Amino acid sequence: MASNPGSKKNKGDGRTTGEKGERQMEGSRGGLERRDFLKLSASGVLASLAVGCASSAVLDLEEATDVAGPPEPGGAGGANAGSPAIPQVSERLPDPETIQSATWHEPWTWRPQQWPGRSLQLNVTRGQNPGFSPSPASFGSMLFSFGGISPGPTIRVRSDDVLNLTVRNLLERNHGEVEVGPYPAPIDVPRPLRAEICKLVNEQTGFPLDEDDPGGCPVFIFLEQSREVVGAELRPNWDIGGHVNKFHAAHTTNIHTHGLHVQPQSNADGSHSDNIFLRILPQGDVDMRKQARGENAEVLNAHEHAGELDYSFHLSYERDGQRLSHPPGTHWYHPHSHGSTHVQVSSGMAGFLVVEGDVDQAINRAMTGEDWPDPEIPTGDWDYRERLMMLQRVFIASFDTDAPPAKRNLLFPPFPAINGAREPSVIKMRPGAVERWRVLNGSVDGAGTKRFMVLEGQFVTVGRTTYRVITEMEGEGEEAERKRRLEPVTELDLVAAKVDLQQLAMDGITLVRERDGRAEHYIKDLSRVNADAPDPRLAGPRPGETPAQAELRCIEDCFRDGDSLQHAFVRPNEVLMTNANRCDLFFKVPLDAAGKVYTIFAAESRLHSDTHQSNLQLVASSERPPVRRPAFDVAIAYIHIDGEPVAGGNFDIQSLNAKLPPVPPLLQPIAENELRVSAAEAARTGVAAGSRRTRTLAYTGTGGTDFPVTYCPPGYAEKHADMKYRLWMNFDGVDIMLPQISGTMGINPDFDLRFNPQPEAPRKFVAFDPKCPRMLLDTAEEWVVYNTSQTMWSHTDLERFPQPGAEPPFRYINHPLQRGAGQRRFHADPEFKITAKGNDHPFHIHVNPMWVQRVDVPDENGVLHNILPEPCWMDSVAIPRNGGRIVFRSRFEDFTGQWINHCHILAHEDNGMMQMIECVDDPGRANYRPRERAASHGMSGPEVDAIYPRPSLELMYRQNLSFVDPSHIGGYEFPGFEIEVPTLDDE
Ligand SMILES: [Cu+2]
Repeated sequence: MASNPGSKKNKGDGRTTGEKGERQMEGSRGGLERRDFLKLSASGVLASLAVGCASSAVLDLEEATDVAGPPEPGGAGGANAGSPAIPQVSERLPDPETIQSATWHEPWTWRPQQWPGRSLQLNVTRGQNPGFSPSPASFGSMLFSFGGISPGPTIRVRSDDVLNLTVRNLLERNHGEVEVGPYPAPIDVPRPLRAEICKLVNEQTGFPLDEDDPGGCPVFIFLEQSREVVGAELRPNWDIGGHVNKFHAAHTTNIHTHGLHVQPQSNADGSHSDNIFLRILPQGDVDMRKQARGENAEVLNAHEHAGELDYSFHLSYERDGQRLSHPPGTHWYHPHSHGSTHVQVSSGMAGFLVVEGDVDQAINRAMTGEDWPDPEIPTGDWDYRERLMMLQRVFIASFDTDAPPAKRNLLFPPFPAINGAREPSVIKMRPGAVERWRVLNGSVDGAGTKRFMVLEGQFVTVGRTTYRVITEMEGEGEEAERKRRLEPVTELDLVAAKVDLQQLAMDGITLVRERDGRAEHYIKDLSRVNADAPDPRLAGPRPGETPAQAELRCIEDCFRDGDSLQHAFVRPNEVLMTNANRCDLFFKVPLDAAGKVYTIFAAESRLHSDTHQSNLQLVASSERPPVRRPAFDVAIAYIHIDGEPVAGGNFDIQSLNAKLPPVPPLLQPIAENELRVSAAEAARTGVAAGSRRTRTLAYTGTGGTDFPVTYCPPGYAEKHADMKYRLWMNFDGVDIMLPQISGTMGINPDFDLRFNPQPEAPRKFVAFDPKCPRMLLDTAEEWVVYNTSQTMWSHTDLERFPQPGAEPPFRYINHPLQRGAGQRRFHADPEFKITAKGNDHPFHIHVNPMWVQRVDVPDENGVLHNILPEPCWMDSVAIPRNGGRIVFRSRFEDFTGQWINHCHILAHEDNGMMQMIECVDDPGRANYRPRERAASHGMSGPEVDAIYPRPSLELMYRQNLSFVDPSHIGGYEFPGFEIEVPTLDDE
């Protein structure tokens, strides 16, 4: 281990000497009985490395990080000025001023009107690998795609259209090497095993791997070895089928129209609509089943279809005998087959689904004089056009044993893609030009939350740091040479470079506000949002503070109280976009901007996880360089302002407000009155008339890498001897549970502490859940969704607090504390740090949008504060971790049937953080909770607590670690006994 240059121990950890590390490793290894796993198949390792090495030629921007020296805290937010080496400007970085014509590209567009009676064929195909795909991404290739391109074709429909799609599954059969019963999630490879794998790869190939870098450890190799390592029972050719809570059936697909208010199941004529319970199997699966069960056997389950399926989405809908148009908006489509949603969407299977209607017509007319100009061609006096921007982080490898074996061995890190392309492209605009951008955050992972902004100047993120590109002319006259160099920037620099934006829509829904008791659409001037409030993140260093200490204090300051939370989360001229969010923006080039360059930029929102704070604690408290992943900041495109000013002069975007059409019934704000139970309903349900229909849920599960140590109770290991390395492990003579990262994701269907002070363990998804929420048709409800994923704190000094396993930082005993208590301990004793991280879970609900009232973030003392500036229609909203909550109202109208809510971190969804819900027309079947009062946007956090009681830290801790999977196929209970909450010795 000591000779491994990729090992963290050799990066200056003063506490753990190589010698000690070796002893510890021996100790841990001694706890493992099977050492056969070291026989990594040569093909597996070498194939992985070949791909890894081949990628380095392409990855020159990333490679440059290596010469930039040890990473600094904070990436864009960090102080990088002392960096010993600054990377060179890569030749691949476009120079917007010298590029002759724009390189911006968008997928091709399908309009049903142009193809009457025809359907759009969405062919699900596998990308090539190794090698380049026909996609503009051209980086390796994606795992799956619609017809070989990513994003898929853009669909533009009108508000009254019928959209016909044929989804054809051209994939080969699922590979069917399926673990049956409890299984090890490969991303939960215990640290000693990871260390062994990294060491072996390094010894055999010289390829440096960092066992502490989640993106660097080849967990996919582990999967190949899992039979040997954990003795998991992998059944070859076993068809798992069904809706199982794990990554599975990578080759099974279907389609979901994200954001559309359409039939959730079947249309009146029996055709399929937005039904995510359907599963389209590859033909090969049918053959496989027939081989197993006989040629004439009935091999398809109720919701399964082989090969292809036709869908028909009716945009208009009937209400009270009238046909109503679908509101216009920027939506999207992607597959939603439980178990393969993450692998398919993250590999690029997604496309825009734009509904065009009265709002667009009004804006088009004002900007161009035409109702329907070509959205991609500058038209009229302000060069008005639209642009579609899909932002993703593309994963091209899979944990899933149903995926192609070649894909399980890839070392590619996930990479950002903008409309499928890895590098930012160049846009040309004239001074005074006005554009409308439809931005989609297609991210599906835990680092997906972004702050969207436009910066004056050219910026690029290389590895972990963001730089400004400085252009200078060297020499004189004919000899002059254009030189470009990079200059590291801080968060302050980025903020200073932001330019004005105006927002038309969120999640495709034109913004709605109430004025004089009337609802109206409006365009929000983002330059005025919290413009005068000081941003706690930007307070400079105090005397004696290192940059990391200063940044850590600023992060802590963000959580001091309600004001600091509001001021940190809500900033001018940026849009906070979590996974699946869309926003429609207007960007206007200033008339005097000729020659300037702007960067369309999406910065990772570091307040949406604890990773950044825990990294800063490491740096601030020791010499040790932090274990860090690259910042997921993305330069989307560069705009070069070129040519004569537009004819129309300086356009006033706010003047468009007067042109916007009235708010349709579907999007009228939901007043508290609408929540009231009518007398007729009360007669059927037995609840008091006038009470409010409400419901509470909790999303729970912990997504960090350092899990709480949970000791097995006496007798557990003996009882589950065959589950060693799957449910439990022995470290230094102590039996501990193996908590599974992805396995700890579920939902409490009725998390209501007023009626149920000790709610049962969270449940994973069941396709026909008898406990599911059942809403009454054409009524409104208020939902409160808590996020009980916790931030946890631990002693990390192994001299004073030796842990089982003893390999730092492996599995400390984690304590659930409020942020403030943990921070105070950290400052008194820097060995007490954040070690397990809660996740903000992006809540998404299908079919009906949410009139979101509140996004309540806990301050350092756990008091909740609403950070939502005003109520807003959305379909995806992040629930803040550590006991945070969202409050929304929704009308369940027009459609009965079954659909879902789920976490839009799609790995969480595939692993069970999804819930079936049902809309019924029989009041007797509805199961809302009646309450005397409802919450509101303007209440204080504690006032809302009084109506919807909050979970305690202790309850959250237990909920994070106790799960039930009611599925009869993969079903298990974890861990199957009561979890005790650890207390600190001085408590
Ligand atoms: Cu989640």
